[in-house]
Amino acid sequence: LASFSLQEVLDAFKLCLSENKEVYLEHYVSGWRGLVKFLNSLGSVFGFISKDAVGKIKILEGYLEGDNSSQYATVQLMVKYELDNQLVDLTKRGNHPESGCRTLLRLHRALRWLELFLERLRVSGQDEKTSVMCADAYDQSLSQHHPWVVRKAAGLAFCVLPGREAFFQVMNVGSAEQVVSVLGEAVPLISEVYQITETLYAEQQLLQLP
Ligand code: 1PX
Repeated sequence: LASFSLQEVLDAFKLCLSENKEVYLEHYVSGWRGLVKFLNSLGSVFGFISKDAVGKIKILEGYLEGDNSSQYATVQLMVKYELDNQLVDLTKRGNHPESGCRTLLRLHRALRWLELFLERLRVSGQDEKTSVMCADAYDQSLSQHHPWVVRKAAGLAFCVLPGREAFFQVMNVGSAEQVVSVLGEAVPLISEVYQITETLYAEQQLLQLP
């Protein structure tokens, strides 16, 4: 089993953006695959989160490998293709519960959590608790889209996160200074990918897909 490296995730998100700022689905998905590796290395308490993320990654991989793969090269193409061909449930769940658009939206919302969490980690002091940073980031973002039971379960999982030092070690990029420096590179990148997707989804009124 290959171990996690933050650098690898960073590289995937770097490759995500095309010259004219389109988001390559392949690299987006591969960034998530790397993050799931990290999550899995934290232990089975996070299994329910990892399982959901893997399920969504698999759906998108299915499109990337499917007959219409060229329509899924970028998020922009995917949105246009699925909307033009009525492949998205827009107001309530119906015939397309696994559309690329709604599936990506779930990961997109989680990416905002990641951006907030990594930024908190980056500026954190030695004695700060990862569980608190994680919970704060979650409360400011993803939690708004989750029902009470999921919020409760997430809150319990955060409590068993390793401390800042152990957490930095699992990131596998070297000393604390190096972690902070890689985070300084990663956060703006993740933020840009997030913003581009957010703007696209807002323009197409896709931010509330069921
Ligand atoms: C370098 C350090 C970075 C740490 C990386 C950690 C990667 C975390 C990956 C989290 C992926 C979460 C995807 C959640 C998608 C979602 O919102 N799904 C819900 C809705 O889906 P549906 O198909 O029903 O509309 C679904 O209900 C989710 C269920 C699982 C619980 C999700 C809790 C998310 C907490 C996010 C924080 C993860 C904490 C990791 C600690 C490092």
